[in-house]
Amino acid sequence: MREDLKSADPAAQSLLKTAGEKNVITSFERAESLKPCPIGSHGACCKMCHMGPCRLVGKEGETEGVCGASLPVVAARNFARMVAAGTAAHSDHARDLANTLLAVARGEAKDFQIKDARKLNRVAGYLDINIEGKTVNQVAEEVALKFLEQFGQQKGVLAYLSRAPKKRQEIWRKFGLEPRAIDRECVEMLHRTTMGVDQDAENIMLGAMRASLADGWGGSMMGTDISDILFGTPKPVQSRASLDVFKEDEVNLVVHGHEPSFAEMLVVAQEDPELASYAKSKGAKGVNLVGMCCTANEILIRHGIPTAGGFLQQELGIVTGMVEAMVVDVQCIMPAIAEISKKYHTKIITTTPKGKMTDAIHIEYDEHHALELAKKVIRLAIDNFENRKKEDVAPARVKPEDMIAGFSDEYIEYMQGGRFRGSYRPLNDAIIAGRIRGVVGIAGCNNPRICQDSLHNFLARELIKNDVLVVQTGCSAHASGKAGYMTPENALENAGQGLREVCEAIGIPPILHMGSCVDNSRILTVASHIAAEGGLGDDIGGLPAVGIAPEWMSEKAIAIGTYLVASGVPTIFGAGSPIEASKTMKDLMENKWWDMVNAGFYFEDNPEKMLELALKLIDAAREKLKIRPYSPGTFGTERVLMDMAARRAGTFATPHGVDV
Ligand code: MSK
Repeated sequence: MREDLKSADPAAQSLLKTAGEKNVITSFERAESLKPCPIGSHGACCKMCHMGPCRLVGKEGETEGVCGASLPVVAARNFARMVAAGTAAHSDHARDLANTLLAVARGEAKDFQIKDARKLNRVAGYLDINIEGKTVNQVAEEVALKFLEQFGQQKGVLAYLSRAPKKRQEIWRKFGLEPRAIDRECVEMLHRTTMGVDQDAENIMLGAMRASLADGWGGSMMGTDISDILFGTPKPVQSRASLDVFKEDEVNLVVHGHEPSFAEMLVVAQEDPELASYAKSKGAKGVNLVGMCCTANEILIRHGIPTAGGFLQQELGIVTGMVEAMVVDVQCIMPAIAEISKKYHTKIITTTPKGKMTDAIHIEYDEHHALELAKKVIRLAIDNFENRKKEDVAPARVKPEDMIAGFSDEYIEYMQGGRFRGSYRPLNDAIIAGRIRGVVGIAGCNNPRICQDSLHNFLARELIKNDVLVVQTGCSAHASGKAGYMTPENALENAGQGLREVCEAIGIPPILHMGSCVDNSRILTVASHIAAEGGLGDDIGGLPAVGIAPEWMSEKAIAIGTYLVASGVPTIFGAGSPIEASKTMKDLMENKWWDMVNAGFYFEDNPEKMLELALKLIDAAREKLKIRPYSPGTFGTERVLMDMAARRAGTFATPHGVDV
């Protein structure tokens, strides 16, 4: 297949060509030769016990497993297990961060400090922790312990549910969707979907929604908050995105995976003058730290470290022949990189006992000795510089695009009025007036079965043209960054008139980079603020807002999609439906869920139809809210809180909640 059919990213196309010339097989080619099983991919394969696997190939109602399990039950069990796995992944990430916060609070992890005490205090407030007369570390210790309790508590419900609008909380209570404890929801989902327990598809999916909420309003939200407390709440930073961010005359060190702690320490260690001179002694001009996947997003939104891209770029990074070391931790790391690295000089370094790889070097990360370990890893990369082979060096030679990233919910509030008058009023007013038609969160992965970035890019472009404000996370954000969409200039050139005027007035791009996969929780927070601000109903459900994951592949994406829907945000997924085999499941998720949670979950592969559906859902929500019907170029009036000059002066300054 031609490179331009495999990826929309010119740098990726260039490196795919290089890989082809060098006989390096990547996931792009494996996806071509290894077709997905049509039964499993549609949710109709049951392998919950050893009487099967049972392939339910007939029509619904006419086919069943050896035990008698129906198609809806099989599809629901498969789906629910994906939700549980996704929730477990995000939440285990948060557990590690909570332990780091505890160690920092107790003075046991001396290389870290609390960077955002204001946010710590706000979080303490959400958790009902009294901060009066307590030191920062005492508050941090109580917060960390309360967070750790959320995993295994035997009574009550998750503390963060109280951050949702009251109406949403009532819906969750009414349908038994309030997660009790994170671990408990994951364990129960596995239990209920094992052979011979829950035999009712609708009931299984209620459990799946509850487990997903333990992700969105539990693990992911905690992960985001702890990262902000320890490493700083993001505010806009300028950076670059491309597979061409590697430097020919420097040691290139890639940090890939998800958890931000070790990456933060690598950022600190990279600035060590001793290591800089060590690099020089080995013939390199310095050390070039580059991010990949969601770790990239974490250090991009806080430090402006350039990103080499998302999930599908990891093999291609190595193909440049310029990566001295790739440090990985958890999630979205392809086993293939260890094999490809053998053809090059690249060292793959695993850092967690949870994620080892055959043929990789293992240097175990420990927050108690974080800086020392970071220096060790950088030294190893520097030592490997002399092994780089000239004949392997193949830069993509595609100029990296500039981008602005780092739109935390705190910053979004700040940018609408400054530190003392920050609010969501201007955004709500712009939506009510029809200047902004609605808000779409584009999230999720790349999938080599789809031309990389093509759907992310198409939707981002078309949505802003239709005056829809786009917020992005994860690999979707990488796609827009690489395409050059995340600059204020993009608003001038490509956004509809209404959105353009709002972006110009505030000085923001029409596409906002909100962070990594766990930072989809920031979208929930923004939606809660919009609902609380007034004028657009009193719940997340019913807002003119939609979630889309057009190129998803991970179980985590399924957990995210489900918690968005359970929180009231209608959500559309591309890349094939994992419940395709069951009409009952499709009807449940697209229709019946509306009656319960005021949102539906759709699977739609056609990008034009995805766009059409998103706009239809937004317009229907506008109509229900009885706000001005969207009509491009004709707007009502809205309140402006800051003039242009004040906003310009304020842009990129201190966001509310950040101590600098
Ligand atoms: S990294 S979960 S491929 S978005 Fe968070 Fe990207 Fe999907 Fe992994």
